[in-house]
Amino acid sequence: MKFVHFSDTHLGKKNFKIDEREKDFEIAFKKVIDFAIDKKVDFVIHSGDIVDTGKPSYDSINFLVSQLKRLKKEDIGFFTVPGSHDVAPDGTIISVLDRVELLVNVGSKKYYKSQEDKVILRGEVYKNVFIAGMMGKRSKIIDFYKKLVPKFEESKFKIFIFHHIIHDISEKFGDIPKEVLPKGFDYYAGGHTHTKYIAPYEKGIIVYPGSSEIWDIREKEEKGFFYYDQKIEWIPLKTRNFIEIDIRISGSPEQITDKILNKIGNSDGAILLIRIKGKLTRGTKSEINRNKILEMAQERGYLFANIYLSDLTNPDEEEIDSDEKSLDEIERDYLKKKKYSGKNLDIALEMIEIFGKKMNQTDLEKATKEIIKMGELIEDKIN
Ligand SMILES: [Mn+2]
Repeated sequence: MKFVHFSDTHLGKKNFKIDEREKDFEIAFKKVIDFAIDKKVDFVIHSGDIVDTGKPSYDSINFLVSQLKRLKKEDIGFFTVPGSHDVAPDGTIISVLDRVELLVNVGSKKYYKSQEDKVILRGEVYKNVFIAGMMGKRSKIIDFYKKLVPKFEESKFKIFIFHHIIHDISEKFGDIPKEVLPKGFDYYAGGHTHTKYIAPYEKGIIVYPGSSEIWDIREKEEKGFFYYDQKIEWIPLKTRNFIEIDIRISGSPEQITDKILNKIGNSDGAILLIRIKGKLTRGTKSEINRNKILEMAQERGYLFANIYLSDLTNPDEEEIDSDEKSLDEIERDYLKKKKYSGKNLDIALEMIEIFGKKMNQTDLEKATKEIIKMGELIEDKIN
């Protein structure tokens, strides 16, 4: 028995609004499907977040359907559960694709049956493998896990697919203690965290492949997926290169522009992120010649360049001692000061990313609250 396990492919994600970045996510997805077909695996497991939004574009849907059809033609099953990103208020593309039999959503409501204070968990037997999963529920999740009683069927291998982070990975952002995962499976196929993680559990193993592309510039680890054939093997995926340069300088807008231009080397398609720290001795930040810098970066072979000036102090301001803090840490510190913590902090950071830092504090708080409320309302509808 052979299978491929991947996760968090986020089709439709488009960092910096660059078309090529959307393609990068498709390329990563296709590489996994190519591999699965080449190795003639029995089936494919995806642990959720196939697409980046609950309402994916027709381009994303077309691409996804074409890849699932390739598997179908080779008689390779595709098993998944809806991830947090796959879901819209009125449903999920995952259940549509299940209906047309291009994949199997083992997180569908039909696999769960309440019985007194327990929930009987059923699954599918496919090529002598039992595959079950956890529905895309977000609230009271620990209690729900505790109630699960798997109804195993005759099979030589048992897989449980889920889209929650165990506390061992992150005490802060974790959803569940691993001890609530139903016992008796051989392979626990996890998703949601974008970082690779493996740990033994009971008689089986917990496996998170992480995301298949760099979804957020804070994700710096190698991307890839797992291939199971008697033993488990990590298959790396070559992803878009991100190059980050920190420049500490004090000077005029012209001096800063020149300094940046001097720092731009050659590249074959990387994304360049330049962070400027220091003090502007005269003029304004807008006088730094962004266009010239971006043109130069493109001439030198970069796909895209972005310049961050929030650590650059204006001539009339006190210089802030930002140490060597990353942008992420600065945002995080700021939000913590505003009493964000745990999941809300995470959501707020994601929203800052999404809304391009244009949202003010009140709107951000309002939107965060709305999102949390919406999450609780919609989760009954998604399975
Ligand atoms: Mn994800």
